[in-house]
Order: sequence, then C-alpha cells, then structure tokens
Amino acid sequence: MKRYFLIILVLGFFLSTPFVFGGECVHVNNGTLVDRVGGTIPPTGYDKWGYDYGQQRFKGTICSASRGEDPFCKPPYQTVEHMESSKQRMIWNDAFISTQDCDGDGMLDRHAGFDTYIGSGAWIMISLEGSYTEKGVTYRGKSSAKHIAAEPTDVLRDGKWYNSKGKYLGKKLWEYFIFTDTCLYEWTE
Ligand SMILES: [Ca+2]
Repeated sequence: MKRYFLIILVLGFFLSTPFVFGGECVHVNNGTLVDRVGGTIPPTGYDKWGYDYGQQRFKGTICSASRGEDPFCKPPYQTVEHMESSKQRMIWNDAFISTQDCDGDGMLDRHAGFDTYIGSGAWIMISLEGSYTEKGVTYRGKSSAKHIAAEPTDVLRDGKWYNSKGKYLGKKLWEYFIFTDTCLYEWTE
C-alpha cells in the first residue's frame, strides 16, 4: 500500500483565485497576514502546524501538513498513530506561495501575476518518511517528489500531462500540477 507515502494533500492548494495586483504589498514579516484557515501567520519562524512561510518551508507530519484535516488523519483510521508520527518536509518557490500579499486579500499570494498556476513556474518539493501498520505488518518507507505547474502548451489527457510534442510529463495533481520526479522506497521489518 505505497499510497501512504504518496499522500500529499495539503489543504488549500486548490483554492486559488485569479491574481489582481492591489497596489501595495504586505510582507509575511508584518505579522498581520492569515493562512487559508484563518490562522494568523507568525512574522518569523514556524507556525503551530510546521509552516514557515517566510522561509518557504514546512517541517512537521503528514497530519500537521493538512492541519489535521486529511481524512487519513482522523480516527477511527487504524494507522492514525503511525501517520501522525510520519515526518514530512516541504519547500516551495515564490510562484507557489509568495512571502507577500500584493492582491490585498490578507493571504500570501499564489501564482502572483497569473490567473492560475498554469505557466507560473510554481513548484513544490515534498518528502515523507515514516511507517504504518496494515494487517499486522509494519511498513516503513521514504518518498520524495517534485511537483511543478503545467505550462500553457501542456495538454491534459485522461489524468496525465503531456507537452506539446506528446511527451509524457506526469500524472495530474491538484488542478494544474504535474506529479513528477517521484522516488519511493518501502520495506517491511
Ligand atoms: Ca494575497
């Protein structure tokens, strides 16, 4: 069941709206911006979930990455304890989540300058390490993956992205991303 180490659902990645410059930018260091669930973002360092928006990085668990909202993290799911102890790391670039709010919605900008992530150059890298138990067997694993926004010329067909020349790029992820460059190792004890 390798899917456990490919879980990368992060709340709010789907919810972006077209970017419109608001005329003034507020940096995360200001301490007044909020995250996607309304929590105030600390001016520096990690928030309680493990997000450091100023340094564009995350250090936590699979469950804290989704702020506890991932269905895999809710009881009575049998592996919840293992999932909560699984380590997750992420880094991303400015196009993915900026360190500023320039469209005036009080949240850090996503795909700044673009209507959607398409063509924005956004990317995020996610690595996971941990274990889970299924039918009495404990599995340990590691995975890492880089996800990049599709280009305007890329074509989505049957849940897979191809470039304009027909070369396969990767599976569809969220709405506009390509699931690519995945390394996955899993073993039992
Ligand atoms: Ca914003």
